Amino acid sequence: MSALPALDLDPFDPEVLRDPLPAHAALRDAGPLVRLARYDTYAIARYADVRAALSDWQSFESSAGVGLTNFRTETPWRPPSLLLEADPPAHDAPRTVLAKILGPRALRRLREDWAADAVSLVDDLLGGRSEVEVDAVPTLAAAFPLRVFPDAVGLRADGREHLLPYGDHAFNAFGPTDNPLVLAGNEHMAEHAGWVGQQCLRENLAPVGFGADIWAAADRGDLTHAQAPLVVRSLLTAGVDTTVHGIGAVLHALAATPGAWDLLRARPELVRVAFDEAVRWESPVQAFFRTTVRDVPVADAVVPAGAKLLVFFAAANRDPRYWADPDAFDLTRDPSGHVGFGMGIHQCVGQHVARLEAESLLTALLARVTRLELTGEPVRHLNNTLRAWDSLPLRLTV
Ligand code: OVM
Repeated sequence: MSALPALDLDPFDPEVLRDPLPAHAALRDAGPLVRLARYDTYAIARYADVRAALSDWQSFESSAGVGLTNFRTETPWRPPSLLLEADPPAHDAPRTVLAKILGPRALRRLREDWAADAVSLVDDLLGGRSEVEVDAVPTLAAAFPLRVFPDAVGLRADGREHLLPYGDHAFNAFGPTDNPLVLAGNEHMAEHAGWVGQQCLRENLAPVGFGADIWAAADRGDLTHAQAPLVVRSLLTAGVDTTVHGIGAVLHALAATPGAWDLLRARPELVRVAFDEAVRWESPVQAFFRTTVRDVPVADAVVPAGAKLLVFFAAANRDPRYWADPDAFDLTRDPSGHVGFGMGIHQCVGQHVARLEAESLLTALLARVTRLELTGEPVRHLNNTLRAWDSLPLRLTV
């Protein structure tokens, strides 16, 4: 056995969060399995090893939490998710229910509405002008998901401003609990979490929507009635910030990559590839932890039982051992096989919703906008798990 490489880098350091690519390269190059000395944990960052670990839920459990906090020894900041922070068999009923409610067949009834919503959002933004300069984060990347997703869930109109900060905190909370981003988020979390918790109750959900569908599944016996509110909570936690930052990523990639918008205008059938390539390139969800259920061999080393292992989706998605020219945002590549939505039994159950949102918005933009250009420096939004933009100054030429 060779000695396990140990790195001192802190994946949750603000400077690393600002530009994580050098840290990802260092992790990949150090070896298939690396010790993160600072947190007494392990990390994997190469595509083949990330995929293998994500596929092996029997060895790498999720029910001890997919953040740094080990639920066996420390108290989670909220009751664990029945999907993300669960393993078979408990994981499977909620997963099956949500997979059906959010699946491609179920989404067909939303397609036309979302296409029309996107057209109306873009038309309002352009306001009949031949050119507009906007911050694309609030006006497009955040505006579109917030316009369609809470309605699709069946949320009441007031209080929706709690959704983004609640989700942002949930993704920060996968990092160290004494980290500045987590401490800052703690301040108003009681109000955000209180509102989110209330909206998961049947009486606060519209009679039609994903929320009502979850409660109907409980009535059929596919879930217990005690599980239903926590499954609704998963939608509200995982379904807002992720799509905002995914759409932010694809808009940034298209504006920052010479020729990309022209190519997409010429071949609009590539909108879905464009979104998945942006998810690969940017990895809006950068990494999650797993916990070893016993001593688990990885390459020629062993991860001891009960250890936390940080699985870097973002590093795998740019691993040159797997991808040709991984740092290029390339609409002519096939990005399928990326692990930006994870892999295996926990792979993003909302990915069809995310793709439909992105496709609707990009299609509306492509029909009107001939040029998409950055007019200034985009500004990062730092989060312990998410890769995100706070500000994306764009010029849209009609
Ligand atoms: C959840 C969930 C699922 C995926 C991601 C996530 C905060 C949460 O089930 O609550 O991130």
